[in-house]
Amino acid sequence: MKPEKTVVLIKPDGIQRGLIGSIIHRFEQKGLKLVGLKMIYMTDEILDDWYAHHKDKSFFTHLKKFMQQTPIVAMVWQGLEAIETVRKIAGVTKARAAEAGSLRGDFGMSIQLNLIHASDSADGAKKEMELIFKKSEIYDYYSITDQLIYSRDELAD
Ligand code: 3AN
Repeated sequence: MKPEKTVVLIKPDGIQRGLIGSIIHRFEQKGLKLVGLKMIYMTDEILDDWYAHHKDKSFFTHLKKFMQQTPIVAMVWQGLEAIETVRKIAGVTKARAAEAGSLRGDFGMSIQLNLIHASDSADGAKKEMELIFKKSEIYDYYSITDQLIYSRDELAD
C-alpha cells in the first residue's frame, strides 16, 4: 500500500490557546510521519480558494476573519490511509458534538473555532499542498519507526 499525504492546519484558536504541541503530539503518537511544517498567514487569495465551497454561506466573512487573526501552523502528515485517519483524530466539524478522544472532542466547543483543518480527500490534499507548500518544503525521508508502526507486508504492497 502507498502512503498518503494530508494537510493539517492549526487554526488561530489552537495557536492562541497554546495547543500546538498537544495537537502535533497526538499525530506523532498515532504513528503518522511529519513531512512538512511551517507557519504562514492565510491571505484572502488562499482562503477564497481554500473555502470556495463555503463562499455563499452566511459565515464566510467571519470564517475568513477568524482564519486571519494570527498566522497558522501548516503541516503535511504522511501514512497509510492518512487522510481518513487524520479526519477521525480531528473529529466532526461541530466541536462540542465531536467524539471524546478526537482533538475537537477533547479541546473544543465551537463550530467555527474548531482548532484544526484536515484535508477531506486525495484531491483536496493535493490542492491544499499546492496552495501552501513548495515542492521543496515537503520531505521524503526514512524513519526507523516505520518498521515498528507497520508490518512488512503493509509497507511492501
Ligand atoms: P471541516 O473543517 O470539518 O471539514 P467544513 O469543510 O465543512 O468542515 O468547514 C470548513 C470550516 O468552516 C470549519 N472547520 C469551520 O471553521 C467553518 N464552518 C463550517 N461550518 C460552519 C458553520 N455552520 N458556522 C460557522 N463556521 C463554520
